[in-house]
Amino acid sequence: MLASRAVFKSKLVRGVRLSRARYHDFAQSKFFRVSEEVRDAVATGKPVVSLETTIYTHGFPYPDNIALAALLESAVRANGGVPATIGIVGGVAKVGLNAEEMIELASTAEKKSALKVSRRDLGYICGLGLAGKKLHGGTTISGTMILSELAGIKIFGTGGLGGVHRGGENSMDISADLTELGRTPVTVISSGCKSFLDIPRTLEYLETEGVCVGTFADGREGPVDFPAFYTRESGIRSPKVIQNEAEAAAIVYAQSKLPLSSGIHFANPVPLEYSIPKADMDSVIEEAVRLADVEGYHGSDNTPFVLSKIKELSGGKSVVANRALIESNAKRATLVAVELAKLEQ
Ligand code: PSU
Ligand code: MN
Repeated sequence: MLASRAVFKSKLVRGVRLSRARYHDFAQSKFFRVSEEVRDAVATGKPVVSLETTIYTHGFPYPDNIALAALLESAVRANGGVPATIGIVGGVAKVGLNAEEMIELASTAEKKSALKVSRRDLGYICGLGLAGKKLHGGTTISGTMILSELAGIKIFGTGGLGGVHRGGENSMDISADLTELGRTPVTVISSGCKSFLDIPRTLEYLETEGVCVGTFADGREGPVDFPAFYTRESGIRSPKVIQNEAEAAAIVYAQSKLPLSSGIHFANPVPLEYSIPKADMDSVIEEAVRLADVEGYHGSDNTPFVLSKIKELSGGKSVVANRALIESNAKRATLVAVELAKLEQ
């Protein structure tokens, strides 16, 4: 009993030492900068919420993306949190972008000149910055999770999760978001994944990666569906159900006390009044996926292409739902961070 407790303790201590050393190395480097506000909020235990930037560089056009960024940051503040928008500006990974950096990054959407940065791209873009090529990058869920962890941020709100693509059993197109959730202890709150992805295989993959996946039920009894972004129903049952932010925060807190490094995904269904009937979206999505295949959009170009076709083919209807659900996720993430801060006091 005593021996096993000693082993348990030593593993935890080693884990903490390792992550501190890593944090120190990168934090001291030229590649990483955390804003003063975010650094102070993390150090004093305030609720902080990460926000990603691929949605601005590869999702929404300029200047709509700036308006969305401002909307999300104010949703976080209005609910008692500190926003930390994360992205790569001039080859430097930044946590807590200021207004000028936000405009600098978001304005690349016009020319599509920023990189889409997930785990594999971080060393590349920072290294080229050192070599004199000052590139900009929008961080995906995967990239944003890594930088969140380094900054000490545990909660991250966004629109939709990447997943296993349809036909992924052959193409092996599986978003790096899923493996990241398996290895980085950050909680991602999104509206599930779009049904252009293979939702059952996505959930299988997350299970293999050891990721806790729960959907907010808000008083609904019994099993609930894992949501499909624009639609609250996917026909696929959520592995776990959580009722509210207090339950979500308790799970995050308990998991942080276990010797695990995996993340958590909480799905927040699109607000009822914005949910688009599944049948309406299905035909649009089928066509978008078909066009991506015909026009040869594979790899990291696939998701942005399919998303832009969905927008076009739905006549902009999807954009209204998209904006509403992201705002609702930013709010939900903040309320979870507020509850978590109470537990950590
Ligand atoms: N799904 C959406 N909207 C998005 C994305 C996914 O509904 O904006 C973005 C996110 O940044 C996500 C990334 O992390 O795309 C996943 O890209 P890929 O499928 O190439 O891994
Ligand atoms: Mn992919």
